[in-house]
Amino acid sequence: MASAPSSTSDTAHDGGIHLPDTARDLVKILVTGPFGVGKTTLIDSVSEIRPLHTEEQLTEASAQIDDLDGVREKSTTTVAIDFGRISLAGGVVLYLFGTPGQERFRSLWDDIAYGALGALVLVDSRRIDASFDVLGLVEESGLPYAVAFNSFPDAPRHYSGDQLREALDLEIDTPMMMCDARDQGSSIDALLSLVQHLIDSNPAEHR
Ligand SMILES: Nc1nc2c(ncn2[C@@H]2O[C@H](COP(=O)(O)OP(=O)(O)OP(=O)(O)O)[C@@H](O)[C@H]2O)c(=O)[nH]1
Ligand SMILES: [Mg+2]
Repeated sequence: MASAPSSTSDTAHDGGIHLPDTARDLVKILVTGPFGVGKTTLIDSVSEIRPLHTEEQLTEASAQIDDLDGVREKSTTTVAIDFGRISLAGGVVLYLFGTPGQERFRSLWDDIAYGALGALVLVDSRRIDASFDVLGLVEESGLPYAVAFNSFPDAPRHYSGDQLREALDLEIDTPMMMCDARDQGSSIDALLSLVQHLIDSNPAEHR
């Protein structure tokens, strides 16, 4: 079985926009999840190019729609996509597309998901039910995915892995891990778990 490439810290954050000469497999990946879960933060922390963001100020009107519980200090939200890139060892380059996972963004989601090989779904364990929309979208799309629980300081620590898996109704082979989206290493580890899952899901294509 092929194994996931490791990260290449030499290219990350070098400020360069050019693909390394070693780039061989260019892979589109979605980074998705509910409102305020850390999608933009994760892409910021790993991207080797200056990430593209489409942030807008949150307004009183949106407070009625997107629940600010747990992210009270948040002043902006991504209205379309985030975009970043990370080169991994072995010539694998991930193009990261951050996209909102709320059901009302379905048509945007379908467009952005086009051509993606997999999705990293960020979940906030303080607001598990906020992830149901995005898990529905990902399941419907048939994309292989991994789930990363973003580490907010007041996140409940008493849930076991089995309880979280059951609460989200995840298959036994869906990778699940803790992650701190602000931390480059932790975010890369979550992406590597997803890449390994993609390889395991399609072993013939990775020989
Ligand atoms: N403690 C902690 N805070 C985080 C983490 N990830 C993100 N945050 C904070 O959570 C808030 C929301 O993060 P964003 O990256 O904007 O979340 P998002 O998913 O892009 O949000 P939307 O685009 O509005 O849906 C920000 O204030 C981040 O600084 C984390 O791992 N730990
Ligand atoms: Mg965002």
